[in-house]
Amino acid sequence: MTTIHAKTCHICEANCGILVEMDERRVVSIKGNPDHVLSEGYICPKATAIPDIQDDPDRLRKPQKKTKNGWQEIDWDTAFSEIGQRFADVVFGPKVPALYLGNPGTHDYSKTTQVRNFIKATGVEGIYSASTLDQLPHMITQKWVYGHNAMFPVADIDRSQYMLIVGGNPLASNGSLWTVPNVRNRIKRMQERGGKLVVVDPRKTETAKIADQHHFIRPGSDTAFFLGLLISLKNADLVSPKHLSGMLDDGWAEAWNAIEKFDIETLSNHCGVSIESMHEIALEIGSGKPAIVYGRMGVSVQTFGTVNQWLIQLLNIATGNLDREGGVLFGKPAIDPVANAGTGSYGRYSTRLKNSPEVLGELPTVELADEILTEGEGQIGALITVAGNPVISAPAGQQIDTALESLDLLVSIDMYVTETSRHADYILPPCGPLENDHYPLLLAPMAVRNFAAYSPALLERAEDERKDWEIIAGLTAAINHAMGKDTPEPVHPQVALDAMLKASSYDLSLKQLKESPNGIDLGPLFPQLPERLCTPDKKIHCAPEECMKDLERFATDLANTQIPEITLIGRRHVRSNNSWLHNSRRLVKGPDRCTLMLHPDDAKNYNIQSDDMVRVSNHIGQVEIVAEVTDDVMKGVVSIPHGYGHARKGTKLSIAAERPGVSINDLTDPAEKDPLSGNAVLNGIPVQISKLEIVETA
Ligand SMILES: Nc1nc2c(c(=O)[nH]1)N[C@H]1C(S)=C(S)[C@@H](COP(=O)(O)OP(=O)(O)OC[C@H]3O[C@@H](n4cnc5c(=O)[nH]c(N)nc54)[C@H](O)[C@@H]3O)O[C@H]1N2
Ligand SMILES: Nc1nc2c(c(=O)[nH]1)N[C@H]1C(S)=C(S)[C@@H](COP(=O)(O)OP(=O)(O)OC[C@H]3O[C@@H](n4cnc5c(=O)[nH]c(N)nc54)[C@H](O)[C@@H]3O)O[C@H]1N2
Ligand code: SF4
Ligand SMILES: [Mo]
Repeated sequence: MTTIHAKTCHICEANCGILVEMDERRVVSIKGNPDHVLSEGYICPKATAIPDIQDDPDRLRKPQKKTKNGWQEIDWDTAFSEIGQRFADVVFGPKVPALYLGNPGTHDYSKTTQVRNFIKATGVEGIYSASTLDQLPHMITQKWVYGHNAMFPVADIDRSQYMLIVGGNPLASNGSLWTVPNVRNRIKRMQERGGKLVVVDPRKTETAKIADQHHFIRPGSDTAFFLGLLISLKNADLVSPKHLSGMLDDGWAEAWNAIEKFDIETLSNHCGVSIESMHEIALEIGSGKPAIVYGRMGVSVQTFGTVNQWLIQLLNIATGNLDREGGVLFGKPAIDPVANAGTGSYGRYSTRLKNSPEVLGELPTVELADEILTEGEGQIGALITVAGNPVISAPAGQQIDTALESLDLLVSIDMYVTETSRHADYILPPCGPLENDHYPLLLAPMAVRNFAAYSPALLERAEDERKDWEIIAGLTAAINHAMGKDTPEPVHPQVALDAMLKASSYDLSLKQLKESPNGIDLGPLFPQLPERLCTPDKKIHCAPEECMKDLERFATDLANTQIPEITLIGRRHVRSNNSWLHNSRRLVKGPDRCTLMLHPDDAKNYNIQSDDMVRVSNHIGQVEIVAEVTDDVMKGVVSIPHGYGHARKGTKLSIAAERPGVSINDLTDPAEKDPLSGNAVLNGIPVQISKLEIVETA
């Protein structure tokens, strides 16, 4: 007899409702839940890999300690007390501890409920995390413009008539900082209503292929494009903030003064998008119909990432599409970070070596390796990584390898021996995904509709296994104990969740959510300004000082840019997720996905054909990779997907190791960053390419 259980897929931001058919502890099937309030029955192939993680023989079940004779399994109490003691030894010595928080943590509400006490126990000042490889430009812009880092403007695609996507590929990523399951159908429905999708991307992506228009853009040059759009709006006399007019501060005029100094022809030459195309897009977004400008990873992971996100706000404001149905709107989730959490800090302290400001409590991950390797007061001696794999995810992975190996103490909370955790002294593995419950605490605020959904664990964890939150709570207590401090009794995540739900303006409870396995729809997004603004004067701050200054840096850059012959960008695939889903046989089957895409003209110039081996190199490193010649990438641009490079010695990911691929981050440069947010630069990397002559040996 099998049973069917409703659950939420935890893998990406889309939060799809799934139906899991179980035979005792065995998963028989995973299907989309047609009754789920948000995902409408949609799932992607990754959901079907949940049992592969659950049952993966490579998944660690017990704490691991590194010894001279290899990994040794130890019990939890021993692990916690040894780590607590060794952590305290570092803190009482000349070096300092640090944390690295990876991406999957943002999908686990229960862990989030324990993190504050954990950070307090460790005493770390700044946190290194995946956010500074990804999304800090959004969050710091939101703080500066709207007064709160969590005020994410959400694209209201279900009621829109035009969407411009710049540097995002939701058909592969399923949406980012935008919880939008079933995005392909939502786009299709917009097109059926007569709406249009336009994509601006150096690659003709899966999303570009279903768009009404696609424009190539030179990697790293989007600031020029956004400025060009603003100028085109002005030239066409289409700047009309409408209902927003009374909410704009004096910065509005200041920003325009600065913008109008740019010459549209220079901007167009810089980014490669023609003046006519910019004009055409401006006419559409300024036409008065509900329209969205959305820019994601591709425009954030640039040296002008924060300026780009700021200019996107100005575009949505200038066309009256901010806080408008069918434009971009702020969510009103059941558990509201804007009401519950601080607005976010900036520059309270800075990094030791490069003096980079703390941004929302985070420090640039691009500086982590240097902070570990460079001697002197404040050198990092102990690191705890929580659900992260910086060796593969962060620039110059090979330097991070060296840095991690040199630490006095490395602890990794991870279920695998990964490229990162192989360097650890201790690996603390969480239980399997079906043993966790789920609530979209950090993601519901970015959803296309306001909703709440709770799903319980489907399986009991074994007696000798631990959930992530229990590991964090255990480490918190052990570190406090070793440092002679008391630990507050951890609040059970479900108790914390229930309290937050009860405090919400929707008057919900965990019990109610438990009785609603398909989730509860809390209605469409709706206009909330000016009430929701968190700026002290309740105005939209249109010209943040830092952004205005950085626009001057852009002007200098524009005058001096030398365009490299070949630049490298990344890509995502719907069957992969960052570095950690390559150990599922059913996901990795099919053609090799870790290829170097290059344009036919470049292939011809370098005498390269599809399936040739190519060396890609620069001053950071080199990789050897098989070529895939395609006019899907722009001339002068090559693409390698990120998340691969599983051939590093000592990892234990047996399926991933069969086709390890190479890591794009062996070529990205930690010296490059967005100085405002500290965010990494992950695309537009200058590289050289050459065909590898294979010498046959006897
Ligand atoms: N060049 C380039 N680099 C990139 C990107 C890019 O586009 N190009 N993308 C960037 C982005 S957007 C991000 S978010 C970062 C991601 O950076 P990271 O978060 O550092 O990397 P992930 O690959 O997501 O690693 C997640 C780790 O967590 C483990 N894990 C998975 N689930 C769980 C869990 O439930 N509990 C625990 N304890 N561990 C778990 C996995 O085994 C894996 O080792 O990478 C960035 N790096
Ligand atoms: N299947 C899958 N889904 C995922 C992930 C995954 O690894 N796999 N990762 C998750 C995570 S952590 C995140 S943050 C999101 C990311 O979600 P998205 O931002 O939608 O993801 P990407 O596919 O990286 O899209 C970035 C796009 O920017 C383009 N690009 C590169 N350089 C430039 C540039 O200079 N200018 C412009 N305009 N475009 C550029 C790339 O070609 C790419 O199409 O996806 C999430 N979902
Ligand atoms: S899009 Fe795929 S991975 Fe993301 S939540 Fe839905 S089923 Fe899971
Ligand atoms: Mo990300």
